[in-house]
Amino acid sequence: MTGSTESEASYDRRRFNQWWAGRARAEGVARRDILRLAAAAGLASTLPVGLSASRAGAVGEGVAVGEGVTVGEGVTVGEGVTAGQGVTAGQGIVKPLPPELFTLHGTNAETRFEALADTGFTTPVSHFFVRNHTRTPRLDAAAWKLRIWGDGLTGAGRQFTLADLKSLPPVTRTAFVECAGNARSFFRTLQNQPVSGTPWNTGAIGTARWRGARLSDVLRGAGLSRRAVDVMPRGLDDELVMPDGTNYGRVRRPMPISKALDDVLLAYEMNGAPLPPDHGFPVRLLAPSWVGISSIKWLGDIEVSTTPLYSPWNTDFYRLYGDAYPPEGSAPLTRQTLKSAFELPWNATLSAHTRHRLTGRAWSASGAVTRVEVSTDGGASWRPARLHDHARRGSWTRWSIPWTPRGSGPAELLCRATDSTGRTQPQTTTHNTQGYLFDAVLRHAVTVRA
Ligand SMILES: Nc1nc2c(c(=O)[nH]1)N[C@H]1C(S)=C(S)[C@@H](COP(=O)(O)O)O[C@H]1N2
Ligand SMILES: [Mo]
Repeated sequence: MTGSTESEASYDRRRFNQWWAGRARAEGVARRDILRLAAAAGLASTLPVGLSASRAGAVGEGVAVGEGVTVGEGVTVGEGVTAGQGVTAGQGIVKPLPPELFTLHGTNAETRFEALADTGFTTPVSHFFVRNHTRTPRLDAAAWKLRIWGDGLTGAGRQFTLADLKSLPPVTRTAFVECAGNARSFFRTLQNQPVSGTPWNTGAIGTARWRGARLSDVLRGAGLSRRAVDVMPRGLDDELVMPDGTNYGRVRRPMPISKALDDVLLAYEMNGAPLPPDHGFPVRLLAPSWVGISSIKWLGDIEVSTTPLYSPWNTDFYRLYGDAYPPEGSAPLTRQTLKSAFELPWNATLSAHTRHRLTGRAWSASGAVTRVEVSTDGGASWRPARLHDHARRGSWTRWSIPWTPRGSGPAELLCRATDSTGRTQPQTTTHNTQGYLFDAVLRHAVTVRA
């Protein structure tokens, strides 16, 4: 398996060209998105007169849910809505969400990063974050079928039962799933920049051992045409309906055939057991290294197309908007970025003149983490941490470093990772309005007690 070769920008341009030529369907894509995509592809000047580009307010990952999405029988769940106002945060999630392990944000549950200190390399289901646009559906594995369809197949398509998938050669892969908005809250707290969406700290990530069939085997088994360019996996969870009545339909996001045939799994096991309900039972996609939204849970069908596909999840959401980006946004997000964090509560108290073992994790979607450095003096000096795992791209490594604080009072701990591409976490992340891909060095506040 090799990495995809086509650059994201040229891919986007090619898809747009095909689409503009009238060969893609615009299902679920608003007219303003046509303008945005046109400009992204550098084709704005070729647009018919009268179509002036104006972008509606971007809706962020989690704003979608966080700002009040209708869930189920008319129950509105909002970030600002708390249990005290009649809605239970974390509702729609099946597994227990003890407060020592999770912070709740509307329909989502964030892992407390410090709780990972008690876990090994992989994240147990009991600790794994949940990002639900609506709520976890309860599906019957015996009745479940995956439908592969579309004009990118040579025949009429095919349905796979769970037993069919299990009869294909199984592949096991350890990989993280990380939300594109992970660490979003630091745009505000470290850079004083407004962003929309769920204000995650660093806990919208988990690493698991996934087992399943190769998407490429399934697509070929369904009769993949050489003319296919995009696949669009879609979940069986509820349609996403906004408070203003906009119905985005079921969660779905296209990916290029190059990624689909590269390393994507149809996972039916997580850490050696059947997928739990909240993580996509009976089958989810696992798109290693890519933004979490690519790993569609509760998979129901996959469209295979000879023309580019669009959904709100690659037009309105999961592109970068803001001053540094064209008005129409960046190309659709693909890979996650490079980050590191301490497994320590925020504002933890540590006693002075005691040798502490600081621990954390570092991860990269582009290469293996090769170095983690720690500063305990606010960034003036750095020491190398010890890496405890054989880090690979799309996975993480645990690290540790001893620290004996001398003074007392507030202190800031910094950690900074470097990966095998040579990239080191920057001091700041370029702002984008939806707060995706924050990768700057964090400043972890602690108090040293004399
Ligand atoms: N069907 C479906 N798939 C989905 C989602 C969803 O709401 N519905 N959320 C996506 C997002 S934004 C992320 S970050 C990951 C989270 O996976 P997890 O809940 O297993 O941690 O699932 C993705 N797949
Ligand atoms: Mo996400």
